Amino acid sequence: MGLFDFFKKNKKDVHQGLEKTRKHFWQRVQQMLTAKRTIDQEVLDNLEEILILSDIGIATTEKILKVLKKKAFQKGYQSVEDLLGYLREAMLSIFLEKGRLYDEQVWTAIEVRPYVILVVGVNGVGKTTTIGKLAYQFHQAGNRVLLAAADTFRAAAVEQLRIWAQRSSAAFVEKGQGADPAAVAYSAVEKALKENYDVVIIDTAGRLHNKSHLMRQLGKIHRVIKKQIPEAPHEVLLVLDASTGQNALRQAQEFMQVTNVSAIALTKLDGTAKGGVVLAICDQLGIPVKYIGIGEQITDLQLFNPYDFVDALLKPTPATPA
Ligand SMILES: Nc1nc2c(ncn2[C@@H]2O[C@H](COP(=O)(O)OP(=O)(O)OP(=O)(O)O)[C@@H](O)[C@H]2O)c(=O)[nH]1
Ligand SMILES: [Mg+2]
Repeated sequence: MGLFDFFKKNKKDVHQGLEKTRKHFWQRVQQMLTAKRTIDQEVLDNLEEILILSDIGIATTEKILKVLKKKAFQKGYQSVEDLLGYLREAMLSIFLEKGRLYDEQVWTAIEVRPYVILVVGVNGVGKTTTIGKLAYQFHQAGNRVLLAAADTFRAAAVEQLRIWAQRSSAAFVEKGQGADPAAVAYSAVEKALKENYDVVIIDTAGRLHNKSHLMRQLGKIHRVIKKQIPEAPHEVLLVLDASTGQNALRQAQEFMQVTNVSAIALTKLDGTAKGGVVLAICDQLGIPVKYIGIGEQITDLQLFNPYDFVDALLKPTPATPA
């Protein structure tokens, strides 16, 4: 059994989570389409503006428009549905261009145990909450989960993770505030090996003095984990807050300089109209958005699926033309 077998996506939740992004996007598309009935330069210019305003970013927007224009030129344009169909295909092409990065089969077929996930990201983006949600999903799938409180920088951080461990029925390793984060990570992996845990998730501090301090700390955590399991961490999960829009991209670039990020969890999609940033992240960084956070509850985490995302974004809200 794979580690993620219980992690079923729920399309309804994804649609609800993207409500704000869709609403803004749709209002603008609707305004544009009531005035226009053919694809001409004006429609393309308007669409470009709408995409950029949805935080898709300039470079990715240009790519999308290029694909869309090609399709419109090849197949012709009769109706609003045609335009949206081309837009859907153009958006999907951004995700699918990265091929297996978005292969759920690959993601969910992980068999390594213990599977070690190191969670990184700046303060307040939702690292600890995402860890709690993930632990819950793994536990529901029948895995024994261990959480490691390697955010020793902030007083309340250890307690916050302890509460999530209780909620998600995960075991917990801590050494208190001010302890060496690498020592916490070491103990957690040691315990996981000795006691046959399936998943270890390590929380880290988002608030550090500077980049070189962060680099040293993450480097040390990596080293002590590798001493016990050479291939670990199996996943370095960067948590980004969708409501920061294009800033999330810049944060990701900073983290990519200090550590080997392998996947992204994009949180707070429910509270923002900037959901289009998913496209920019995938296109510009080439790192998959693996999870999306769509609320504060323990069940509000989904495996990201590009098809559901694009459908949720392009599905008209009730007051708009179908
Ligand atoms: N609406 C919404 N809120 C979220 C989501 N994920 C996290 N949050 C909220 O964001 C706030 C910060 O979350 P934390 O998990 O504490 O963030 P953190 O990155 O661990 O923060 P530090 O430990 O201070 O670095 C909390 O109030 C969470 O409830 C989400 O997907 N949607
Ligand atoms: Mg935290």
